[in-house]
Amino acid sequence: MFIKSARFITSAPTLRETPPPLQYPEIVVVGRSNVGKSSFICKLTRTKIAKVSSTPGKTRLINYFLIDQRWYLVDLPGYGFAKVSKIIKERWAQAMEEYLAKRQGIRLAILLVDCRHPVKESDLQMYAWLQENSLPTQVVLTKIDKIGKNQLQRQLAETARAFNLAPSDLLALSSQSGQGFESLEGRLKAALQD
Ligand SMILES: Nc1nc2c(ncn2[C@@H]2O[C@H](COP(=O)(O)OP(=O)(O)O)[C@@H](O)[C@H]2O)c(=O)[nH]1
Ligand SMILES: [Mg+2]
Repeated sequence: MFIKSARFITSAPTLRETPPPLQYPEIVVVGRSNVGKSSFICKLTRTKIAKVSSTPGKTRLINYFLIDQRWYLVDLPGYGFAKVSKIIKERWAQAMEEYLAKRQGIRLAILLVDCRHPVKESDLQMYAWLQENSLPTQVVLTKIDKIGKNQLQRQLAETARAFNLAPSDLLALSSQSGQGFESLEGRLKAALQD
């Protein structure tokens, strides 16, 4: 078992209210609202530490979880939620862009995408910000319990193409069944050891 303890630290509404940087290395989780970020964090930590919400897009908080007293797992606010105003979206985009540009100690970004849907413009925007800031990024297909093997192969190929990656660069998992978490944990371990 990779993670032994997980503790909620704080929910920061803005970059200014985040915990001091460089105390612990960080792994950030990003993705559209409802993609399964909270479920992923719960499965990974084997806790219910991140609230799984069925009404997406409500929370705009940066959630910090301290893992094994050694590193932060950071749940960034989801994007792409249709029912918010343009102003809110722009404010969010600014905050995310600032976070990814200025926050020190980010070792890896996990970009979650729903395996049932084509990659969206907002996913590509997020990926572009990560690239611009030279942040190592792992693209991960989620909810793979919802599709069959053949469809998963197709989605891996399509998603890889959208991000200009090879299918073998991607990981795929289910936060329901736990499938795919071993590879993901290996990726986290490597990122934290670098
Ligand atoms: N079947 C299935 N459902 C999932 C999975 N991951 C998340 N969900 C569901 O998708 C919805 C949104 O999940 P949540 O973790 O709140 O997404 P977030 O908005 O990105 O934090 C919830 O109803 C979850 O139960 C998965 O791997 N498999
Ligand atoms: Mg969530």
